[in-house]
Amino acid sequence: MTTVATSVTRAQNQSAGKVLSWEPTTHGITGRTEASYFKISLFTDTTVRIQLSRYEQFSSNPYSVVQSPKGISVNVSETPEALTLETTELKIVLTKNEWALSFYDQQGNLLNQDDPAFGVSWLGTEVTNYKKLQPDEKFIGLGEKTGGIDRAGQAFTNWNTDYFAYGVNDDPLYMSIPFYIGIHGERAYGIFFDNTHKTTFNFGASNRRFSYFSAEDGDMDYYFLQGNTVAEIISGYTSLTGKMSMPPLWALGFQQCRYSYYPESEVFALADNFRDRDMPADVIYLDIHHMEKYKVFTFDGEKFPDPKSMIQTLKAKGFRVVVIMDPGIKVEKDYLPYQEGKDKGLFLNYPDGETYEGQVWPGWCAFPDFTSAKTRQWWAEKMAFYTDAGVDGFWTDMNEPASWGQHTPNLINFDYEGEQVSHRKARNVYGMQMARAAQEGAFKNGKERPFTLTRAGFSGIQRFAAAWTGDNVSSEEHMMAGIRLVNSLGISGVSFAGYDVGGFCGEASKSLFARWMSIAAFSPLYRAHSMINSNDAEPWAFGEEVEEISKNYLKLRYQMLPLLYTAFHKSSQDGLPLAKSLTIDYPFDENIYDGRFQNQYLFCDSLLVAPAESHKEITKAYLPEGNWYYFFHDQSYLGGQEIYVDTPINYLPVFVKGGSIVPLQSPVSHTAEQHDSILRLHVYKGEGISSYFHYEDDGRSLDYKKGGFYKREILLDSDRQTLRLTKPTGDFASRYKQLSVIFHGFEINEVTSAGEKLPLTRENIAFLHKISDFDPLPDNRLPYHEIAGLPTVTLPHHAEEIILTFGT
Ligand code: NBV
Repeated sequence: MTTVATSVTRAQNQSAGKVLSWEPTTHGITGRTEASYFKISLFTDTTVRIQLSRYEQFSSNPYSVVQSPKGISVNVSETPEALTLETTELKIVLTKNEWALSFYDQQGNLLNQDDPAFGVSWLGTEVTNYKKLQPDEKFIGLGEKTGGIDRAGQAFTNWNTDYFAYGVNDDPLYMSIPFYIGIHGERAYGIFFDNTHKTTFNFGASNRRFSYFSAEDGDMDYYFLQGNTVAEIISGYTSLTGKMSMPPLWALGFQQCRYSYYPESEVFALADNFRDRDMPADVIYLDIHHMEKYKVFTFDGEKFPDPKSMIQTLKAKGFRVVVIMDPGIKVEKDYLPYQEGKDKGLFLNYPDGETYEGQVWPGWCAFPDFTSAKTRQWWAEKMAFYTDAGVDGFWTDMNEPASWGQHTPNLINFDYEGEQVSHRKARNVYGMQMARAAQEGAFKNGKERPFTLTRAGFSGIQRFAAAWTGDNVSSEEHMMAGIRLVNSLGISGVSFAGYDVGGFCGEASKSLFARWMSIAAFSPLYRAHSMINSNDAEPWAFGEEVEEISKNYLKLRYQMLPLLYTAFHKSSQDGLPLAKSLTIDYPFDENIYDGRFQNQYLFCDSLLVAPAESHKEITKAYLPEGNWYYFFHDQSYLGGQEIYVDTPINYLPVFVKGGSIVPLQSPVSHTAEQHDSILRLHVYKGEGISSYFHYEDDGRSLDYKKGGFYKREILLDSDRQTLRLTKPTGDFASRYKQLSVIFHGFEINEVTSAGEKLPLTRENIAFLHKISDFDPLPDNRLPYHEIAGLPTVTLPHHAEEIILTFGT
């Protein structure tokens, strides 16, 4: 390979230097600077890829980007000082005297600019892009990163790390997503640094001149994303790296995990407890003790003598089973997966060909090379062992990859889709490729949608698995940190994410567990988990009061399934998260960055969750612009203000955005149980027209891709007082036979449909059940909330257009 860097000094910074030559390409331009080769390629009118390499052959990451450049027209013009590339949305100016880019929108607003002296630079193999800090610039995203929502003034490393009991400011954790959004002066832009080596993002830490992103090796290869809103930028990023596919409906239910449930009698008792106590749940996990000596693709015959019949019995009670899979394969002569892996050359090797061995749960292990298609296919086939037994979901753990000692030697070889690279380039994508193999294996018959959950990942992981935030701790600050981690993952394309409710390490107090169960009812993934040798941590293990509070929020979760399912569908289409940091819809409202409010988020677009620590009895919440209703008693508030809100242990502060349509159903004990067939549309008065898409499909197959769905738009005109349900599209028949419309915030004495007056009732609505009075009544519990006399009409949920007019 030729390099242009003849005068590379290893000790000091060397910038790309003068632009020496350039020529047009189909999607942009290519050329040379004094120290590099470069390419600028427009993928869309708003997304541009920038590549600089010291080698003539550019290196790239085959795993993350799934989009190719579209045939868009790019105008290139040249002056003695600069080259300018323009699309309908974006103007990119390249200074020729010293490689430096400036990005503008078509109104001429500066979005982002390289440091004029350093632009792209090298220090040995390390490559960095320095960006001028803009006045008051804020930085959000970067996936699973701790800290506050605005990352300005801090620096982060991307290097997938197994981090037991991490602290709430520690870095790096398990998953790396080198994508962030910069916000300044009412503008925003996104940058995805597509380099899988260890990378550093500095957002103005220890300097006030620039932000930068750098990689230990490889090319400068990044995508710049323009958008009129933060939401557009996230959608642009998920168009590049892919969107999650629809999960099975059961995965939206409550998931109970523990390290570990065994033997099978304990698993049965767990399932019976949920049903006997009338606490909804869908999933039971089998952690590492399900295996014989922690050997993947085995069941411990004593603990689980007949897994198939156990799983069948659980299924009959409405439970699905998810098993853990760790990558390490025990080095043991007569253990088939080890032998096969060895014989077929599927494991990671040292450069001299010897199998790399590291220690994990089973002892010394070999590690499948998931960056090879051959290995992934083999692994997926091996998973028939589980799927034949009826296992429905897969949980890929320890896939950073983790090993005792925590320092995988960097010389290990990885296939990397044939490129043959070292651990330095491959580590960060290893976990994602294991999740990919797991998804392939779970999807064995191509009929049932797979559910996979992963700890490690990289950009694009949302295509293969849901994510959870690893080994958190039972503490108030961890509960809050988990919310921010999930919200940040959501900004970074990973919509289906959650944290271990109750905390994995340590013991949750009663109030902490109750509050965590309440908050997580509003998390995309709702899963409780706890560590070996810790106290029982099921929702009934903390006494009667916590059990009742947990039951309330579990039931509410299941009532929200129509809202959730539609939100998952929307996210699978537009790539926007279900748990939406307020930075997405209100990026220029300074208040949302305030430390007191930074944990607030919008759930499924209409519910604003204002979480508070469990020991607080009152807290401050910030309501952004618009009008809002307290979910549990309908008190209405104008937005743009801070309010005090009671945070008793039985009520989590949740506010409904004015103009929202919140569809609920009757509570069920698991997602496959039949509800009462009534779709309850809670309609909240806002301003002007608001729109909602109700979505249904069979919740399990891929038929929705071929028209097997039911989708109808619901338009609320709060001023004219009409509600219009358009004619549904798709071939699926709705599961709801009747429609109840419950009006919040409207003065209503009459509702008509097609000129006919509908019978109007006044309902008392409660979203939570009354919990028993314990003696003595704890101070931090509020009396029961019921919203009295809400105007309600009930009508057939037929498939023609429905228009309701309501008023006095
Ligand atoms: O498999 C055991 C645990 C698991 O329960 C946890 O969720 C993972 O994050 N696993 C880590 C291995 C070791 C934990 C100490």
